[in-house]
Formats: sequence, C-alpha cells, structure tokens
Amino acid sequence: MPLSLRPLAAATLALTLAATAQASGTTVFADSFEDGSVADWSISKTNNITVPQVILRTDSVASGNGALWTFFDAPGGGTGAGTVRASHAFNAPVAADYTLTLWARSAPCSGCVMSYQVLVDGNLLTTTHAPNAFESRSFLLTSLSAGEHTLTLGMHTTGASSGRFQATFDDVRITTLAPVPEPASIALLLAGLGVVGATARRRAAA
Ligand SMILES: [Ca+2]
Repeated sequence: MPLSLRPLAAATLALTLAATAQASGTTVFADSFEDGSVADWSISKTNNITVPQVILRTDSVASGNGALWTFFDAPGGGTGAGTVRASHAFNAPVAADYTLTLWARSAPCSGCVMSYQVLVDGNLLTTTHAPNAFESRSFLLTSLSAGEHTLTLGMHTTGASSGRFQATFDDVRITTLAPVPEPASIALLLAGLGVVGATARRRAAA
C-alpha cells in the first residue's frame, strides 16, 4: 500500500468499527405515553370537527398507564366524515430505512366505519378499522432522508351521527438498523481526514 493511503485506511477502519458498534439498531423516537402528558403532540382536524381532543388515556392502554387518545364527540344530528390527528416531529440522523412500530385500536361505529390512521410526512400509511382490540403494527419507512420528519396518528370516521369517535395508540417507536455515527466517531473521522490532508500538503510542499 502506498504510504499516502495509510491515514485514509486508518480513518475508514475507525469509521467501520464505530458503525459496527451501532449495528444493533438505533431508536430515534419513542413514546409509551408514561410521562403523564401528550402536550408535545400537536392537534389537527377536519373543518367540520368543532372540539377535537388529543389527550392522555389511562383507562385503556396497550401497556403501562398511559396511551394517546384522539377523539371527538359528535352532537346529535351528526357531523359527517371526520378526522382528528396528533403529530410529533422526529429526527432521522442518517438517510436510511427506518421501522415504525406501534399498538393501535379504533372503536365500533354504528352505521359508519371508524378507523385509526398512521401518516409520515403527510403520507397515509394505513387506515385500519380495529374495533375494541389493540393490534400491533409495523411499517417500513423506506429511504427516509436525513433530517426532520413528522409522525401523525389519528382517528377517521366515514360518518359521525352522535356519540364519541375515537382511536387510541401506545408504544410508538421508530428505529433504524443503519449505522448512526456517534459524535465521537465523527470527530475521529474528521481527525483522520485532517491527517490525510496534512500528509498531502507535506508531500506537495516537499
Ligand atoms: Ca403506555
């Protein structure tokens, strides 16, 4: 190996070792709703819903003592189809495939269909009718770009007459198996590249 390539090889090896250490998977977002608040989730809704609710649920959870509850109460006479959603930002540290897992359920609906919905960056991943029973779901987020993204969870009904229209979520987690370099290994890489640059400058000067 030419002498000038050795520092670069060392830097590459350092990065590879750092990457290998992270290969067991990295969680970039998780919420099990056990901290007693969902105030960090923002609310959105369709125009016909007057009182959207995104609150902590404690009486029906998939695990622990809290879950995210999206719902509205329709007055008698109905509001038609409606949606209430909760959104939260998450950061993807590297461009890669990510996995979103969660538990969700909706509720029965007489004369209509009530579903839970999952969206990432506004793209609908599913609309699922799951009356009365939590189900475990997993979604592959393919080729997510590095940077900030938005996770949205909510309920949708095809037609609300009167009563409560709802969906509940728990144990939300986003992970990736892609190497996510820690700041220390990034510094090591930059230091390695600095050595390469210094070596090249010395050779150019010689
Ligand atoms: Ca929980």
